[in-house]
Amino acid sequence: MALAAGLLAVLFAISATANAYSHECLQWTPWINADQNTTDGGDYELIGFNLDVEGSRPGRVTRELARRGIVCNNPVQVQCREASTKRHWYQTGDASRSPKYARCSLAEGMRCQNKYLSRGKCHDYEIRLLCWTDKCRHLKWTAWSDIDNPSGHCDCETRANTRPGCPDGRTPLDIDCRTVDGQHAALTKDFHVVCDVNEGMHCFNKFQPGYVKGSWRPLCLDYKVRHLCGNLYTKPNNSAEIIYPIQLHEVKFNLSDIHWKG
Ligand SMILES: [Ca+2]
Ligand SMILES: [Ca+2]
Repeated sequence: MALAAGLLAVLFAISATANAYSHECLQWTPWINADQNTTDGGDYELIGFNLDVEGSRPGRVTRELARRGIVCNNPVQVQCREASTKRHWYQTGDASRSPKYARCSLAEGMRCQNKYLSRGKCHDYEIRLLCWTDKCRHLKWTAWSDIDNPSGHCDCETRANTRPGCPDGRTPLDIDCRTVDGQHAALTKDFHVVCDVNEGMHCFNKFQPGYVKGSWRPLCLDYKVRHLCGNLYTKPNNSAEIIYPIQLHEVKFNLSDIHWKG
């Protein structure tokens, strides 16, 4: 159990020093500045899929990460800073009137809206995400799963279809959604695509341009998914116990609650 105890100590250190994350299964992305002008009403460094402000498309940071081949659809943490001076986002003054006008959040990334600022223009921000990675011996990607086809209402590679997401029945730490020929879901032309560790992936034909009610014509592309899960074959020393990965909801909301199943 010495190994498990050591890892636990590292994780407690993570919770204590928010700016000094280090864990072999976690990795920061490069700094991303996907929006350099404010002519669209502000500075939007957005993450996630199916966002209203992006016209029901993925966030521009999620798209830029996909262009770089980086999968991070369930970040553990985000950091935002002013691009030129590298000041923390909350030191620029944009958020001084109200956090809702300029904020950096794990839910949607960095959002700053010009219209609420007395100077009339947001600073230029950049963002990076802390992501789970398989560059460690505790986590690995499952095989690709393609259960559904878009010929009905949707291509629904959802948790209901693919459950359990992980072989041990636990919630995956991340999900990778691509078309069957390998294109990142964030980079297709489909609208209202969802790629989420809890929901899975879905794309509904009715939300696509050219949809005709009653038609069964598939308009969504055909997608496949894989999940980042605990490596069930990693064993501490000679013990028969199995190390399970850190659980998603515990990491996000209470690092001190992390437990290991033996
Ligand atoms: Ca920016
Ligand atoms: Ca499919």
